[in-house]
Parts: sequence; structure tokens; C-alpha cells
Amino acid sequence: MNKYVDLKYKPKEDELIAKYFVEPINGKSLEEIANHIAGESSIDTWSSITTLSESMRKRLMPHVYKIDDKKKIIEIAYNSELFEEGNMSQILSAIAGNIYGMSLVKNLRLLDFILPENMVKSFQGPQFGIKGVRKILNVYDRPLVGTIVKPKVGLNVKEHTDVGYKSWIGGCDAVKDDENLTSMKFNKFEERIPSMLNAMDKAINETGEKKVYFPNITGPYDKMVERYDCVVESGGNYIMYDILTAGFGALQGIRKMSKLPIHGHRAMHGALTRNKKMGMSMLALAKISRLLGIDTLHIGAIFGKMEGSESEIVEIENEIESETKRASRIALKQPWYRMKKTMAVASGGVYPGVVPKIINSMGNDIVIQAGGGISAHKNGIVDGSKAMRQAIEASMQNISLNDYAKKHKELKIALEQWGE
Ligand code: CAP
Ligand code: MG
Repeated sequence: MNKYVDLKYKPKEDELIAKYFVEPINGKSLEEIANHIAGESSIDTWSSITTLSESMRKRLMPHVYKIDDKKKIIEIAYNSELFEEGNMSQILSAIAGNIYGMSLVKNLRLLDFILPENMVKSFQGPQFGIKGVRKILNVYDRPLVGTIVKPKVGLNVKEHTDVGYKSWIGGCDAVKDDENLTSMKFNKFEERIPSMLNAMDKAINETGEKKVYFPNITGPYDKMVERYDCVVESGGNYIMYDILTAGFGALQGIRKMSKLPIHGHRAMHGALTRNKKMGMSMLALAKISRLLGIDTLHIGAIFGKMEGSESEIVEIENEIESETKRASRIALKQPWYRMKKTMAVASGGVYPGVVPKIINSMGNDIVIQAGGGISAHKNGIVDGSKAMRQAIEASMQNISLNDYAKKHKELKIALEQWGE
């Protein structure tokens, strides 16, 4: 293996930078393993290769320019010629590929990365972004409210539609299929979509508000294309895509084809993100999602049922909603070159009592999404949806939930049921 560690090296503007947490196996130094990681993720392998000429090595070699032995963090700068523009699968096969399986590496986590301008611009990014999604819903001054039809799977089309309709008329802006639901024997996609969209139109007429529906198109690529067509033909205004289970390459294809916003669910992300020594950070995954064109992305919710600290969630939100124009190589700040912003979705165990805390830490540009926190309301789904809207109204007016609940019985019941 050639030498790629050069702590005097200054990364260039047109290089890709990747930051990793690395734990070598016993007896090996971080420097030695960093060298192997740099080589394996780019031009080298375990033994000297005669096909790697000196000129090629000089031109394309990666540079490990930072090693923090205490924190076990390294940073590598890669020549952007090593990557195919607009091909996330290829980029990840390099910087998040073989290196995880190397026997010299005990633990490895991709913490963050920044792409150079040409690579950022080679991805489409969100088609609608925060502004576009708000425009569709005509809601500009508060977080959006969403729900997930529960149970995840089990309802037939009529029952599913009933939950959707009640959620919309109760005050939800968005109704979403759950991640387990695609096309089941008892709830066929092509029957569910027109039925839900009819109900949505009815709710739009009755409430005078705009509404959206996120049908889950996740599946094999050809099926997703069929399902996308079905949504468009039925007059739908959004699609939902599971970014990991359906894959990054396919997402790029769907983004290219789609005229609708894409809601990004992240089922299975825990396999990559949860063990803080392994896999990839949710921050990295969220950046990938923005580059690939997700308009609204699950990033977790404080006080929710899923793992994720407040500071981590806020850091992710800041990045996907950021407008950073200039690169800061030191702080690893990604300049987004006018790429639209992905709206953060706070979800997972959310209920009205936690809404002020969520808004307080995540701000307004979020979708607050509650499945159980709406459908388990003692008085049913309409009241559950009303309670969520009331919690948001109270927060926007800086009124405590308990005070607001004095004149809003649906919220009062929700607070009695789940507390704050
Ligand atoms: C939430 C949810 C979402 C999770 C995913 C669920 O339902 O529909 O899939 O939020 O986690 O199935 O758990 P509840 P995350 O509101 O009933 O919890 O948002 O962290 O990706
Ligand atoms: Mg779900």
C-alpha cells in the first residue's frame, strides 16, 4: 500500500472530503489504518499493483490530512476525478463501501462529507423544497401537520380512506401511508390511491384548506414507476419513497421522472446510524437525501419513541435546511449552491403535549407528524387531528398548552391522555 497520510496537506476546493470515526484492530495504529482506508476507498489495494503507475498515483491519490488519535477521527480529501458526477451509488461504493469490511478495521463510521461544487451541481436536489411544499399547501406561518394511517397494515381501502378523510377534516395537512404498506392483498395500491384522493378532494372542499397525500410507492423500480403513474393519473400531489429499502440509485431515477414532491421515509436507517461507532451518521444520510431530491425527510423527533438526541436532530435539520454558499473546509460546511432545502419531518411517538418543545428546538419549517398521537385520541381521529392543530396554534401564539386547552376540549383530552 502506498502512503496517503500527509498531515501538512491542505485540501483543495475541488476535492471531496470525508470524515470518519475509526477504531483499528488491536496492535495497529490509527495512522496505518487511515492509510489503508484512503487507499482501499480509492486507487489502491492490499498489495502493490503494477497497473498503478506513478503518474496515475500522483494525479489521483487521496490525502489523509487530519488524524485525531484521541477522538479517533480522520479526514480524507479525495480528488473529484475519482467520482462519477450524479452517481450517488458510485460515490458511496467508494467512500462508504469496502472499507467497512476490512479486517484491519474494528469500527468505522462515516460521520460527514462535503462535495465540491461540480458534484453538488450534478445532483438534482429537491424539486419543490420547503418553499414549494408550503406553496402547494398554502401554509406559510406554522409547521405542517401530518399523520400516518394506523395500523401500519391491516386496514382495507375503505377503512384506510376513512382514517385519511377524518384526519384531513380534523386539521391535518398531510396524510401518509405507513412504511409497511404498499400494495397488499387486502389493500391494493391502485384501489387505495383514487379512493384516498377522492376523500382528500372532499376534505379540501369541506375545510377550504389545501391537503396532500403521501402514497408509499416503495418497491422494485418498475413497480415504483407504475405506482407513480397511478398517482399522477389519479390526480395525486405527492409520493412517498423509503430511501434505504428502495435504494439511492432508484431514487435518482424517480426524482428525474417525478413531477411531484417526494416524501422520504428512512426505515432501516438505524442499521446504519444507530451504533455510534459503525455505519454512517444520520447527518450524512440526510445530506445524501437532499442531494437526491427528497422534499420532506424524517429526521427524528425529540421526546419521541425513536433514538436520536436533540443536538443531533437540530444539526441535521440545520444542514438540510441550510443555504450555506461558501465552503468552510475546517468546519466541513457544505455549500449548497442554490439547491432547494429539504423540510425536516419530526416523527415517531409524537403527541400534542410535545409540540411546543419540538417547535422550540426545531423551529417552524418542519412537518410535525403523529400516527398514534392522533389515531389513539380517546375521542377518535377527527378530535386527535384537532388536538394536534390546537397544540400548534397554542405554540404559535406562545400560549401554554394547559391555558389553550381551557377553551379547546380536544387538546384538553389529549393532555389528560398523554401529558406534556
Ligand atoms: C410513526 C411512524 C414512523 C416513524 C419512523 C412509525 O408513528 O409511522 O414510521 O416515525 O421513525 O411507524 O413508527 P407514530 P422516524 O407516530 O405512531 O409513532 O420518524 O424516526 O424515521
Ligand atoms: Mg411509520
